[in-house]
Amino acid sequence: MKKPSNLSEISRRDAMKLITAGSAAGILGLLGSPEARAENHSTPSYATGVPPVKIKSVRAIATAPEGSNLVLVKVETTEPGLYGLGCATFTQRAMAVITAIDSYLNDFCVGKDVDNIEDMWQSAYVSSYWRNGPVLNNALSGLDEALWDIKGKRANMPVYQLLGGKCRFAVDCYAHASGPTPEEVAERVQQFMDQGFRHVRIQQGGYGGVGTMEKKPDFLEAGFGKESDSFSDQHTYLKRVPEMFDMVRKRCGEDVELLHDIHELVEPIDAINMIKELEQYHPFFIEDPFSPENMKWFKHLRASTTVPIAMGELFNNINEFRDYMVDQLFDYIRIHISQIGGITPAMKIARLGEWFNVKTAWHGPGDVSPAGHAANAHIDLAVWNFGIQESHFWSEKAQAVFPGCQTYKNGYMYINEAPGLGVDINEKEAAKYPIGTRSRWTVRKSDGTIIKP
Ligand code: GCO
Ligand code: MG
Repeated sequence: MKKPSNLSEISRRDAMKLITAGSAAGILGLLGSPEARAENHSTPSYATGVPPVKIKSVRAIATAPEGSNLVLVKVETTEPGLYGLGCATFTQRAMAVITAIDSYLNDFCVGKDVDNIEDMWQSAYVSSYWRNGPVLNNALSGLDEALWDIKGKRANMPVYQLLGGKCRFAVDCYAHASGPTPEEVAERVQQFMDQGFRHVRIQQGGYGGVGTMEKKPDFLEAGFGKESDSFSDQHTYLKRVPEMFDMVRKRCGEDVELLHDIHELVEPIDAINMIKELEQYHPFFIEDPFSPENMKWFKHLRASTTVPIAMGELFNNINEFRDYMVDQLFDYIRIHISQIGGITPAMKIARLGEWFNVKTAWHGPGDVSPAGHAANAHIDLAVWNFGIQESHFWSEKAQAVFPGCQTYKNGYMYINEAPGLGVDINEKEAAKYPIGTRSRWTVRKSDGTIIKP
């Protein structure tokens, strides 16, 4: 640009440039130094002057007050007294999860900001390159739930409030009625109805009728397998389930909602035929008709019967079930939340289900810890498409280990309405109940063939 001798010679564009530079300088003046600008942008008012809280340690705590191995993650922070507790319970391989937490997650997390849960989830999830699967996902879940616990404590509100608040006053649950004979099952159902439960799961003996088969299996006669291996006579089981439903309906009436868990212990085609037979007893849902290895059978099941189906405690990752949810091939998602990595992914699955009318029925027996049950319940309270929650009544020993355990009244689960997830741990008490390594999942047919539980 040619240098002007006096103002009259300055072109309009040069003039405009001068004006803008002038006003920019003005604005800069207003905002003050670049540091001040950065400060204003990155530290919102509610956090001004509050030092960011960092992760000080990530530690596994294992205990078995009721015999089932429970694994928890405790995340301690740089803020004195502020810590979080999350469930990482994979009861059959607890030791492996403990190693994943203490030897890997701790290193990965120390010094990081407690606030960025999604970023922590995503980065920890891929930090092992090879990912997914029950061990790493459970470890990740413990971390994730502990961070939600911390965020609730920092916000001074229960986690369900951070998830959008309550859609219902409490969590409707189903109880477990089992017994060696249909008569005893019916008696248990009546007892739960008298306690106010509207939903009861009925099982005769163990899954697949294990433990109620009179005949000694041929494989033991032949010296194949181990004495401790379980035996399921599928034919007997398939005959007995409709008889059990018939007995319970006759004794307890039509109003109680009845559930049953096939636990994928029969051939898929037999499961379909049995479920068709159960239509007359209008079950609330039939659970896990097939193993995750047999997902293709769902379209045949859906084409054969309208009995509501629940699926999924064995699912590890979204690829195993997303398309089946989208195609509405089952009605209730039964995920073991720590198996997929905690509250963060579970909320996404619940939200996905809403669009396809798939409701939640999170896995919740005794091998989900009280912190895990709390995670279930906070989501159950907050999502619109809640279906039902599996209940577990904690023993006094467990309540001593876990202050803030859930309570039940009139068939509803109530959480501890405290900031965070509401469940704490007494490590001295927890240490009284060391975990074991025994796993009992070997179920055989009479000829010794392994059945996928
Ligand atoms: C259920 C489940 C459990 C599992 C157990 C495995 O519906 O509650 O099927 O009973 O078998 O959690 O360890
Ligand atoms: Mg089940």
